[in-house]
Amino acid sequence: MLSIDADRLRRAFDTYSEIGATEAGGLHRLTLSEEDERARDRFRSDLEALGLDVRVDELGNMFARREGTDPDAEPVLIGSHLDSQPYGGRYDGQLGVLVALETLRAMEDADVETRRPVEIVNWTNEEGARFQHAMLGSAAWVGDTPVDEALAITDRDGVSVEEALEETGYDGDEPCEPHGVHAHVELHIEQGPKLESLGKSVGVVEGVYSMAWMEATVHGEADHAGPTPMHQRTDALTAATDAIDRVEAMPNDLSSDAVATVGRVSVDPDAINVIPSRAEFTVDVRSYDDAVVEEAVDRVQFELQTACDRVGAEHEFEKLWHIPHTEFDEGVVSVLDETASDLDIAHERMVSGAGHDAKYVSDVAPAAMVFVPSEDGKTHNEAEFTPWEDVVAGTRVYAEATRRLANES
Ligand code: HGY
Ligand code: MN
Ligand code: MN
Repeated sequence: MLSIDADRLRRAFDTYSEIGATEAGGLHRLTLSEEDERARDRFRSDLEALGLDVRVDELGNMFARREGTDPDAEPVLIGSHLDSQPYGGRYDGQLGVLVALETLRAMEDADVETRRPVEIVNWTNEEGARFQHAMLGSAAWVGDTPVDEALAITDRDGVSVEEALEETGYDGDEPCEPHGVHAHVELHIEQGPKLESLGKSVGVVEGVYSMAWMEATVHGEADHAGPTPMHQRTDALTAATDAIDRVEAMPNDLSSDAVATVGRVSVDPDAINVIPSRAEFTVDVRSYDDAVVEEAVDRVQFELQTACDRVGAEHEFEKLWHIPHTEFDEGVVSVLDETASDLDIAHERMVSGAGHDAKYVSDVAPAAMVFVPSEDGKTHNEAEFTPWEDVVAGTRVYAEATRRLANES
């Protein structure tokens, strides 16, 4: 069994949590921001301190490989993402990268030889907060999103991914394309209430929901808030809020696991005494059932059309991103399950409503995930928290499973 150093992991977690720390105890570390650059620099120096060469690809994805005894064997890939949501939590993504780093450190400490190399990764723009869409670095790496398309995506200030990579110095020259991977495991916080409600420390993740992101723009008529009678208005915001109400009521009609979220709204001209001429909002719909998400996308368009017809407004609708559900590799899932049992750690098989880079990696290699609980299921929130004993339990499963996978024939 590979034993980990929980205190060293705690020190790493506290050190990295200072990079982009918010006053309320969270993280504000948007991808390819100055804070993300500092976290990447720290990650690079920690890997170099292990004697590893750090490689950066065209999308800024960072890799480093601990060699095994068989130079021809495909590696086991471990890791996650260092970027955070705006005013997000300290555990989402960062914990997975640091647990993978601790796994490498524990192997070095114990002078563990593995047949296969073990390779660590930090993916670019998992959160999709600054640049849409989410899991962009891993999506480009597996070829789902063309690299040049990914590089051209701009944030709301018009800065492209390519420019942000150059500004941070993480515009790497390694081609952003998959190299052979024997197996991939990502540790992540659950970001939901299930493990805590079951009183279990570890989730063995069998799959990821299907999800779709959309953007709706309603075009009304700007007019004076005073003299314009209510029946003579084409109020873009009235139509948008009508559609938003219907979208948020929609999941109940669709399935028990369907969810819909309007996370971003903007209004023009955004003046107190002007009838809104334009209203824009985003929709995120998810379910483990692909057909439910497909139906949800159609329903969003229907509700938008109905709401706009009611006020005589025009609208635009754009689907930004749509992925089917993912079923992880049963072989890797079983290694995680057996390892947790052998370590006598209470665990539960489950699926993920949150998207993760392991979803894309599973398109090209056998993959699965380890979850640790989120207190009150809270996440994408500065109050995000996981009890440290659960972090340690999850890390023990993750490190030992990585060792086992790295010795598979
Ligand atoms: O959107 C997601 O599920 C992830 O947090 N990027
Ligand atoms: Mn994440
Ligand atoms: Mn997240």
